[in-house]
Amino acid sequence: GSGIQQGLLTKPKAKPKKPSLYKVLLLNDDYTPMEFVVQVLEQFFRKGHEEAMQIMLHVHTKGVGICGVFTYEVAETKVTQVVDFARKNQHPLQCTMEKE
Ligand code: TYC
Repeated sequence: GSGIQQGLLTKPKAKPKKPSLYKVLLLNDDYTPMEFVVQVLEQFFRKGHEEAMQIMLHVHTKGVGICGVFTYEVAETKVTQVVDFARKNQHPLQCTMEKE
């Protein structure tokens, strides 16, 4: 039966749901220096220099690339941190998130 004794109308075997995941994306532009994008990937996404270079070049070539996959709150925080850091350095770098 329902979990009346628990004070909640939950299904008996209701499992805790896995949180939805969100991709954090970097977008290409013509002005942000390549080294700055690499620095962002190293500092905010904990990428090594080689992987940071690969992701940056992917974004530069294809227009968009994935920095990482996170829960909603973490993804939102990363996007805010990257956009703030870019604006402080007067670069137009765009960072966004989308549901996986
Ligand atoms: N296209 C930029 C340049 O040529 C480099 C760049 C790469 C910018 C990735 C943004 O997300 C980006 N300087």
